[in-house]
Amino acid sequence: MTILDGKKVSNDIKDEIAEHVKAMVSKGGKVPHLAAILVGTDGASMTYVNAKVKACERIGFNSTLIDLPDYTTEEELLQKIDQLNTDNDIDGFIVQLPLPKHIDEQKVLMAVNPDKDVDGFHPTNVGKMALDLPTFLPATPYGIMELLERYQIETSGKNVVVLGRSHIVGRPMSILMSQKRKAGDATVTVVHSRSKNLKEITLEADIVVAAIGISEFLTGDMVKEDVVIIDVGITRVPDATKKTGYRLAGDVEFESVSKKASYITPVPGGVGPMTIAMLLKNTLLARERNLQ
Ligand code: BQF
Repeated sequence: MTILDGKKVSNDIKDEIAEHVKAMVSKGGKVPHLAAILVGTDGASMTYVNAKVKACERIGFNSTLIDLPDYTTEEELLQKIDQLNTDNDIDGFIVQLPLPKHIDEQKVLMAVNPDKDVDGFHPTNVGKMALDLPTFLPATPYGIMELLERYQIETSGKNVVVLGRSHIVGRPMSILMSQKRKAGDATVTVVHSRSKNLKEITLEADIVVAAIGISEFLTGDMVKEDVVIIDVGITRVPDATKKTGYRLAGDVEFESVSKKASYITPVPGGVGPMTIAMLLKNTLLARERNLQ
């Protein structure tokens, strides 16, 4: 069993980007600039957005964090997005999810200029992705593809089962894995909370991408020998022995599943760090495409 070390691979990618930025700047190019909008004080959202700002600093990107209060109206947020859309100094930006409940996520994501949409959530970019046109790939699926590639895991003709159909992970993952690309070319099955005979399906999988959002959902009896496991889950589970009062749990019961797996991502330190690295990669791409 090999642990897919997302922490290490993400650091390799960040080093590569940092080198690239140095070369760009020495040729008189501009430093990539990522902005992030955070609305409210959701603990997880604050952690994620801070990790992104810190990663920017580490690799020599400029970053701007726009911190808006909980009571920000949808209209105020849309105004802020419009400012960033037209600010030539900002190459790309994200609106950190989840948003407070009084704000319509769909409306917000559609307001982002697709050329600056480094999360790849705008319908225009989702459409481009589905049609295999150049675009910003959503960071988590992009990170998983990159992890599979760098470990040279064969995906062509394999049975991939994606657990979950979210717009951010499950759905784009299923699209990318079925496409004819380096990691891809697979036979993909998407299962979700309404699927029947789930275990029958997962037992046929050569690769499982678990993104269902239920901690330790996938257990050892549900997978075959030598399966490749990608665990996207990160649920905060109360744990009194931790300083923070919680531990992070994946969607996979690591103890039982790792006994059968040929490769498996840990939580933390698997898919999560890859997500951050690919956001930076998208920001670099946005800079290179920005003619301002
Ligand atoms: C790690 C996210 C659900 C909803 C909105 C490193 C991250 C997580 C874990 C991280 C995530 C998850 C992010 C680890 C960004 C991934 O060491 O295992 C980094 O910061 N993520 C997000 O921005 O929004 C989310 C999950």
